[in-house]
Amino acid sequence: NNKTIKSALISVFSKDGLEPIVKELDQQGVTIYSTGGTEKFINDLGIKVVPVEEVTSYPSILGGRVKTLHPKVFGGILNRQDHEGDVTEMKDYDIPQIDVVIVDLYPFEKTVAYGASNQEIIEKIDIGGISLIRAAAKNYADVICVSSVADYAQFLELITDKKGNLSEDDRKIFAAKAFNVSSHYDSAIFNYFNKNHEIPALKISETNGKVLRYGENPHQRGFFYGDFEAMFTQLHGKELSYNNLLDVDAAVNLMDEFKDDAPTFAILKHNNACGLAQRDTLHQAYTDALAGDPVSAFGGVLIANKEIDATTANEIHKLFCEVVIAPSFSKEAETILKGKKNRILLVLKEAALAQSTVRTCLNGVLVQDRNTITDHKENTTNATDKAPTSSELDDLIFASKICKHTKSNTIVLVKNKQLCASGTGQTSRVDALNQAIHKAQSFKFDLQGSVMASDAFFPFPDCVEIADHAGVTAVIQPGGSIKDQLSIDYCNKNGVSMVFTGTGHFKH
Ligand code: 93A
Repeated sequence: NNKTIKSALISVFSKDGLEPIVKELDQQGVTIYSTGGTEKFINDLGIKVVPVEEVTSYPSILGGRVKTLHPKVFGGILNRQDHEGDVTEMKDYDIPQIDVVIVDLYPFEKTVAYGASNQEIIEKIDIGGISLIRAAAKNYADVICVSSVADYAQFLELITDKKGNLSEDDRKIFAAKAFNVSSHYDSAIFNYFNKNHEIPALKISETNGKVLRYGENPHQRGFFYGDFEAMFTQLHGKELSYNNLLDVDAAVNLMDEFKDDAPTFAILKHNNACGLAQRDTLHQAYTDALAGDPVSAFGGVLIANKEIDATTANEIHKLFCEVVIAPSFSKEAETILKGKKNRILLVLKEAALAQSTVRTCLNGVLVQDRNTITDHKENTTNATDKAPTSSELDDLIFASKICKHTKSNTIVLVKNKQLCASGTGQTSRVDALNQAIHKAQSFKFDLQGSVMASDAFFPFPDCVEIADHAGVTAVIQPGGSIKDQLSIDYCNKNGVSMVFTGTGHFKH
């Protein structure tokens, strides 16, 4: 469905970048229609242009508020060329066909941004231009709509290469861009009118979000947007709360690191692991995860990478916990765990995690790729003279995976595939380390021979020194500080091994 361009309507606020397009269109023998200022600009280039008033037989009125808003203009854009009735009416009312619409809207946002008066801002609400854009985009079957200066280059290349003979696909892409422009433009106007936020920008309860009992606290509303059932089958328990969902998200992301490994069990509180262990049996993994911090485990979220059996279920049943997640539960285990009315049991299906993360930021949102890099033995490099032993290296990778899913600043201490303790969400790395050591010692861990993981590099040698004194024998960290050498020197002098991963794992 290729169409050759024979006519174009150009109405642009900024005339920048227009000249080469007008020249090319003129060269291709295209009839150009235009509004006041744009028409003058084209005329001044010495190019033939038909004033839109000649089409409408109407002057621009109300100080320019109505200049293109006319059936002859919109008829020229909206008519369907393969529609018999439309073709007849075009002739009957002497409406000229318009194949291209080029518009650059009144700069509403810029006018608001420079602090103009309300009156000036209101005048910058483009009505005719936005209508031209929407009409042309709607009728992309016949019309191409250039709705932004940013698209001039692409349009020029297209008409030059194809000698004005564009395909429906070409036009559809420009139509999509046009609706992007028009929706953004109207949102900006909405935001201006709603500057006191009387109208909630996101009418969340009215859309397809799931209404939660409340948000993080009872005085906050809460909603979940997503397909929970695609990821989980809920076997038992009460409805998940906002905080449950956050913990479940943290748990699933964490266990994703260990999903193909030996039996692994994790206990999370406030989105951080407080216990995690990998053992030959799931029962032992659970017992050793719990030993990591039996105090924090109260009311926690539990996750296993293997089916939960009856023995493990009997142990879990002794603990008050909010949620238990596993790829499956044995029949017996399910019955045991259903023994508490509110306990939420979730079967995790093989469903993909979102590939981007989103959070609010100021008056907008921050979006980033999910942190998909997992540390492996193969991509560590020895930074110190001494290399870690093979079991230390296993523990280092294990610790680093936990670190990646713990709030920054964090230090994770691990020994024999068991989380001894972590420092979470501290404002200094030294605080995180001290918290981890203190916690581990309070639960009677012998840190001699333990390993340490850090989510970011060490700018000073203080952490390796404190860790060494606590019994840590191997360290894993991204490296990359200009002062790396200070930590390396300390380790070399004191027989500590250290590996670099080259990958930071901030999580804020
Ligand atoms: O005031 S308007 O909303 N009324 C209209 O009918 C109309 N038609 C085009 N503004 C209108 N336009 C806008 O005028 C275009 O979007 C463009 O920004 C501007 C171009 O005006 P001129 O060609 O006179 O410089």
